Amino acid sequence: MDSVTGPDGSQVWRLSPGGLVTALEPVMRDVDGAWIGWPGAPDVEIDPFEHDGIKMEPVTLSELDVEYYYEGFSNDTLWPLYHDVIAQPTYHREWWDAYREVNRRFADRAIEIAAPNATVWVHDYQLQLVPGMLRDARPDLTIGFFNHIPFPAYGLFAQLPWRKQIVRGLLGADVIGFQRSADASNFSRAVRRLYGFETKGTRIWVPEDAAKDDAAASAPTRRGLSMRRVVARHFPISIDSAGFAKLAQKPSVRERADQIRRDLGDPQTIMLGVDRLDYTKGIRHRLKAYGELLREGRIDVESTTLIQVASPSRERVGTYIALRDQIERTVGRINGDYGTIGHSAVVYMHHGYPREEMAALYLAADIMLVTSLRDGMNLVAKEYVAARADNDGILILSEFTGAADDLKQALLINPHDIEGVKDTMIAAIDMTRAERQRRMKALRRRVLENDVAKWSQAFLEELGHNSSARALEDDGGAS
Ligand code: GDG
Repeated sequence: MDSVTGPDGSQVWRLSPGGLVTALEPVMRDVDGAWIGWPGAPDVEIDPFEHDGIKMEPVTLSELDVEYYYEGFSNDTLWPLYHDVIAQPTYHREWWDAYREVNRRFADRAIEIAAPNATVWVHDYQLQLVPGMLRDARPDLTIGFFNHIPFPAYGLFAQLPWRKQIVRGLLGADVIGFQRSADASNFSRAVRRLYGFETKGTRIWVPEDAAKDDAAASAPTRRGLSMRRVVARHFPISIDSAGFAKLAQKPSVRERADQIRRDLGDPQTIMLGVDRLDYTKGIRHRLKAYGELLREGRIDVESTTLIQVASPSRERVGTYIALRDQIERTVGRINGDYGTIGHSAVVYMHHGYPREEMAALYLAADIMLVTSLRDGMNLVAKEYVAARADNDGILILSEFTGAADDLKQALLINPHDIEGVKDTMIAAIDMTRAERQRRMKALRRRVLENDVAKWSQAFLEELGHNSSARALEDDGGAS
């Protein structure tokens, strides 16, 4: 959550922008549960409260926790490691200690407030030790975990000095969800390599005594030993598709989209990128391709405009500071080289926007650019599709997003292949209306069918089937 000042000067709460919040907000509204999270600023101590029908249980992080646990271990160790080391991960033992302590704090809060036999759903890479902590203290709980970002191949994951503890923490869950089946297989492989537990398809057999003691856990599994079954599989996340489509149809949003086009001088083609300012999103690659098209005269600023929204993110982490400088220099250079009095080549905005404005931008854009170098899913791609009730607009989508597994009618690109990206941009500009509509209709079917409600339902159903009480097996499972 972020604290903002309301119109009357009072302090009000707002959900922070980002993929996890977008996905979970509609789910939380439908259940009678509590959301344990941190208020988004250090040293804020507040009592539990209700926000828009959701019960919030704030956990306090100190200035040092934010530095070591959040900016450090979560966003400068795990984030780059899990995104295939696009940036170099940093390993610090103090950061790891803080990660363990903060995970303990979240676990303790859940242990305290969860009713007997309750279901606890733990989210994302910042809290991977929590499932194990819950399992030890509260074996009555049904425990789910969902990882919103990729899980790396073992060759990379093996770098992590605390790899065994992380895998152990996750194995405390009954169901471990990932975005893509490749992520789930990477995890199962890590389990085999680090612990030697038996795995078969999406199932993993964990010896019952393994949760407590590391030495016992590394012993080979044997038939006759009491086993707990853990499921590790993919559940591709989505958005509240119908809700987003409805938002984009509001007259005020449509008017705003027209206004955006007019303000830009009604160019023939508007391209759009919307991302947290993050090195995983491939913003530099997209700017490079766009700049080269201008240089080669294949596009010009009178007929084409690129809008890039880069929402501020992790602004105190060194790699993010460097990335912002690099992107802003590149934008400045492109505009300096090709802009005219009436036309900017790139309209760049480093702000967060209300959802209505995002929807208006999607409606105004002829071509949506999603060029991530690695991305768990990418909800922006799905939002663009949901917004386009007119069945128009073209999605250019990186193969390295989870979304590409499903959205096959997009124009798929390899963002490292700059010539390929440029050719795809031109193909999109030249695409006939009939072809655009054919593709967008197919994309919309996928996104409207597979929405966030279906995602959470699928996860929670699996969790119901595999809750520990039922999953205790003594036959050793796999052979
Ligand atoms: C992580 C994974 C995975 C962005 N700026 C503003 C704003 N947003 C909203 C977008 C979208 C969400 O944030 C971004 O979601 P993404 O999925 O694109 O990316 P991450 O934040 O990296 O999310 C990702 C996701 O978790 C879910 O599992 O898909 O792979 O990295 O909804 O619209 N929203 C508003 N103002 C902004 O300025 N209102």
